Amino acid sequence: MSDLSARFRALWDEIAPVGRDADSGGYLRYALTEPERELRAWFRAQAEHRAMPVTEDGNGNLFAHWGDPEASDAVLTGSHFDSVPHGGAYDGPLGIVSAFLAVDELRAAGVTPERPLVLGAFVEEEGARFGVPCLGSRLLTGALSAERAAGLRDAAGVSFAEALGDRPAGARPELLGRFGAFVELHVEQGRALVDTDAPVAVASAIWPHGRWRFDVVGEGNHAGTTRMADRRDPMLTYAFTVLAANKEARLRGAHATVGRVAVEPNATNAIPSKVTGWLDARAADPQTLTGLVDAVRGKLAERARRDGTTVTVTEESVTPVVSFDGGLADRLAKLLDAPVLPTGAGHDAGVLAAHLPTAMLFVRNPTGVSHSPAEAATDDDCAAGVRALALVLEELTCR
Ligand code: HGY
Ligand code: MN
Ligand code: MN
Ligand code: MN
Repeated sequence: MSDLSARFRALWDEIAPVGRDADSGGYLRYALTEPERELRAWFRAQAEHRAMPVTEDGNGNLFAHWGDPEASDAVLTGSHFDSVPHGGAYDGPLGIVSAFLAVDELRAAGVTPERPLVLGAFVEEEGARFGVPCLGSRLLTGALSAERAAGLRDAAGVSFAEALGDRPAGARPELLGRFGAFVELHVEQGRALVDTDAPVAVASAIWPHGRWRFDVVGEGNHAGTTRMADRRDPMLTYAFTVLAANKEARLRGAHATVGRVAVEPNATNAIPSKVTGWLDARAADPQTLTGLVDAVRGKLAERARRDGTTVTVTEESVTPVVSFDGGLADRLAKLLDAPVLPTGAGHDAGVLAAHLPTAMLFVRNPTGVSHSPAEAATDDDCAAGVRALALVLEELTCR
């Protein structure tokens, strides 16, 4: 084990217990809840330890500065602390822990950046609490309005504004304008690097993707006394939709998932009155994504007619295709001698890429599993990620 692997492990262990569910081994680190606030406090302490002043953008995003916080042309790096329900340890926090260690590497090597270096922690990247992924970066860039974000509510009815303690500030063009580049290091979320010699890759693109909620309303009734012919059962419409989404995605080489469902009244011996499902759909290009979602909507409407149910489809969020700065990706791939790959996962880097030169580094994941406790990365690969990030930051900040 290298010295850097050991230092990675030591810093990693400081946050490893925070928000960990003992039964699943996964993490419950929802934005602005107790565990995530603990990680935010840890971020402040780490920044203070490195004499990096911390600023907030009024949207819940945190920034730690090596250099003048008001100076322009800064290089931003970082990721998010929040998790999906019972998510893995690495998705998000790896990018923040690696950023602090990269600063340590640069300082130990006597590197003095000519451009300011900023470490960021974005709020609600997963959308697991308030429903909209990349909420913090969307607010900062103005991709989502402060009004809409303020009113988003979690499952307990708490609004984002209440959780934040204030109305979100919304777009901050003057802050955004100070960033000249963004690099997000992230655990790889598929099997692309398994069985290769490469511990680190550079991202080329993010598939366009989105979330659609479908509310199917039928008639709640007694399971024992209602004749089969008399039922208006929204569960049937829901179940058919899940199968149709899977089939339509496979036909197109796209991805469709229904990973969340809410049933009313949720009783074993009652025909449901309402079933709500959430479709997560992703494809390599926007036409395929639109075709997939239109096909699922069509099948859902047709099936609802047969079942005597009514259905409303609400688009909760859509992220257009992201092509990362090709010149920057090529430059970093050469610098690191790393492969270049696309991903189907969303990231704050995807939102920021519309505004400034942006790149991503992926660290090999030996299980290829993510959004699950099985997500993994070895300490040595994480150390390789830190080294790669430090090289990239030196390349970008030292002209
Ligand atoms: O890709 C996602 O589900 C999220 O944006 N991380
Ligand atoms: Mn994720
Ligand atoms: Mn992530
Ligand atoms: Mn009864």
